[in-house]
Amino acid sequence: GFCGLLKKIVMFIVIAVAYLIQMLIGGTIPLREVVITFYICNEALSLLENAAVFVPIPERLKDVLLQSLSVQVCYWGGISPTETGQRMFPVCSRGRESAFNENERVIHTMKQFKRYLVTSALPYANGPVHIGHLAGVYIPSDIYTRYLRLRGADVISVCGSDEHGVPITIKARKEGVTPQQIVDRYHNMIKKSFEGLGMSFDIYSRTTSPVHHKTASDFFRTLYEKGEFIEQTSEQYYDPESKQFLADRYIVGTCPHCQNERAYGDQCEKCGSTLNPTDLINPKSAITGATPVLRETKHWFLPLDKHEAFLRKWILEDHKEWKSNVYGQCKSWLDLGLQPRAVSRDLDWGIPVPVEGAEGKVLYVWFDAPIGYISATKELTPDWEKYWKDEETKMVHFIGKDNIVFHCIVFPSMLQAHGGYI
Ligand code: B3M
Ligand code: ZN
Repeated sequence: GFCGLLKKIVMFIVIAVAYLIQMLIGGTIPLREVVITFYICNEALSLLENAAVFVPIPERLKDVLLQSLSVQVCYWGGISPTETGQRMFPVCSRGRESAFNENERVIHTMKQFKRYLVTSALPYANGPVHIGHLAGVYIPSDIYTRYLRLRGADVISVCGSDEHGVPITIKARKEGVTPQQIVDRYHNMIKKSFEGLGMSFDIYSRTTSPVHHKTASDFFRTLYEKGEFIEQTSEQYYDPESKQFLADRYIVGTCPHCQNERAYGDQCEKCGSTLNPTDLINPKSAITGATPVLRETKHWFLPLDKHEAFLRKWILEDHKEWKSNVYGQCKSWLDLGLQPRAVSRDLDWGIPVPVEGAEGKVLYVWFDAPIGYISATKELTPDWEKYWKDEETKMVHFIGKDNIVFHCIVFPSMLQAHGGYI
């Protein structure tokens, strides 16, 4: 009808103006100008909102403008609008949305959630953020959050530094400083970069915070006491000189495929082969150069296969709207069959495993990091449970492509196993 046509015309004008601004500012569509365009639209809209106080702007017109801005935001924010163009669905979202077929899709796309929780991937605190991080995750996330705020939605945006994991300990060893000194340096650098760029997170926290240590520790404990883990003893390389078990990255040796003498215990960077430490010829400890010995060690595993039926329905049926690369990667993981995944490591940096007999062991960084979103929300608001335990909340993850499986397969399985979250 006429309204539909009007909507299309207005949408075209807004996008045409945005492109024009693009062309005036720069040939290709560079990142900064994308943000400038968005904020111009943003400003225009807020002017409109203010003008509406004096000149009553028909709700229809305002809604049409908002919708056209939302398409614009979708486009620049890496959020793929649904075919109907009515609503956008970000890269990976979670809420208690019912499964829906095509007919219900329109109803579903019109479903209004009471509130939104936007998470942005926690950058590793072992180096500065760069333009790829910004273009891939943080600008789109900020665009989407600002858009929701403009629509008057109840939205919070959480982020923070991911401060555990082997790469940080390797960097600390190389520089002769402690891991805490490494993460303090880069946490402050990254936080300052985001502030300088005007990223409008409601909180930028860090996973060495006491709140996070307690939240992640309690989360593990809950799963442990519910019997959700498999305990497995396996053989692992041990450095007799530094008296510690060696993470895969701490073992170097000759690649059995291409004879590269600097292959790591998990991967050969010359031929790209995925390796197990015991595949290496003439393995050496990257810490002391000593020849490591195999010793028994116990770890805890999350049986992802136990959550396969839930994941198949929740992703493959209920979330067909996810971006195709996200949906496709999850489908291939599910079709390959899920395996139990280790959630602990022999390392002296990280969150200690909170059970008896786990001295010298910490939570695997990818187990504790996503829980960082929960900890940051706790630090932000006493109402944190509304954002994590209420079916009327839509959670939207903005992530890098190599984080898909952790956010769409592992973390949902952890939340399912826990039972107390959306
Ligand atoms: N620290 C970022 C990365 O893989 C990783 C994200 C954690 S989000 C819970 O580069
Ligand atoms: Zn190789």
